[in-house]
Amino acid sequence: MSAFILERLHAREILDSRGRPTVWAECRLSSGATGAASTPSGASTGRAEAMELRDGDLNRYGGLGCRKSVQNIRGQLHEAMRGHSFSSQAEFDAKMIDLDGTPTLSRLGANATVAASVAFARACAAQRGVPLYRHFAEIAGLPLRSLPQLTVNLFSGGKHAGEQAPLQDILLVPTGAKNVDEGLEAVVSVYRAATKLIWKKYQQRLLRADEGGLSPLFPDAESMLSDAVEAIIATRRTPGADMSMALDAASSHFYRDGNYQLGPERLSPSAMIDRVEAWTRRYPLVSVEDGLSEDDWAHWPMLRQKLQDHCLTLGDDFLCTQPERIRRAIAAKAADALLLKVNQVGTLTAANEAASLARSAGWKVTVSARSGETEDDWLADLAVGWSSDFIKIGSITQSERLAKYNRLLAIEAETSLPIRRS
Ligand code: 2PG
Ligand code: MG
Repeated sequence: MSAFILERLHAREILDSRGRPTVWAECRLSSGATGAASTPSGASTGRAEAMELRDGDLNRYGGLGCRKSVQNIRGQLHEAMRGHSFSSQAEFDAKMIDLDGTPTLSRLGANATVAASVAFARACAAQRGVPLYRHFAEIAGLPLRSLPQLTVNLFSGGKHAGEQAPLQDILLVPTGAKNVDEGLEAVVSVYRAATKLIWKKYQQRLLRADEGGLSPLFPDAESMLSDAVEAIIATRRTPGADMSMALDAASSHFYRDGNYQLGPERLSPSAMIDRVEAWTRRYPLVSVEDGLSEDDWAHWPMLRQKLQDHCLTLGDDFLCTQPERIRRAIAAKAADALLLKVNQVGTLTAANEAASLARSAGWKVTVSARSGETEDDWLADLAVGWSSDFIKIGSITQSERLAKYNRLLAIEAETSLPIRRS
């Protein structure tokens, strides 16, 4: 790759899809190429995530302002990087990590480093005259092989829906569709069927959660799964063949004193494992994310063992895209799939290390959005460039999600790459 000489880093505070501030950054290279990117933000966060720097000024956005992070990009990062010639993304990210000097990026803020890291990648792609997904593939040293399988939020609970149901995401996986275009059509039709079903069953109109998932007052956790199957059947599709499902239990958020508080039920870790396994046998689930808490290292290997012949054990809060947690989980056989979120680890380079560790252990990878997103669509390019098995963006009713689905459609039309089959 040629040299990328940095001329200017700029930033602004913008708002995310929940009306909270986040960071937008722009990078200009001396070639004249520019790239901009914005940082997403989670609500159901893992404790090992890189640190999102917030201003803490309670008179502005309740303390959630991002002016400090913005200033860190405009000031320190810009000053340190200006005029510097980089040969790779890894060099650029290493310089930011060096400058920060903390293990969690708490000085500059991971919300600053993510926007800067992706803006730099975009500027480099522009300088090279290649689409962003192709540039991402080259950063990872991978050929362009496939488009990710969609996992699309249908029902929401947990922290994304006022905790009115314990399970966080019930997702649709259009396993019978031959491409993204068909997959989206199938998902939208099940979503529509689910809105009718909810009206019939619970007399509740559309109540949408942070990512656009439907969130009526389900009577219990399992109804979220059985109602999804009913909605699939209502569209004359076959559950498990035409349309499969995925679950994000996000169970760290109902883990109390070593037990799982699933609605009114208090389950021990082994009872929780049995419950999750029963769901995977009863419903067409291709993966269960955070079936156990991020702290429950002792029981994750047991969960994986029970699921391994039919369903993926996917770690989100559990792994936080952190290479050392992934290494530990590989050694302990505690999972077999990684949920990858760049802002959990702060730079593209660290996220790439996480993805390649997962791949080298034979794991599957899901590239994921956050509950707080923007209209930026770089996630779609990342999932394609890094050949992720799945992509998790949220539901199909809000533009911060649709920007990414629509970008996938554009990439599909441009490349004719096949959809990934696991
Ligand atoms: C998750 C994500 C996306 P958040 O738990 O997988 O659904 O949620 O961004 O709030 O962490
Ligand atoms: Mg999750």
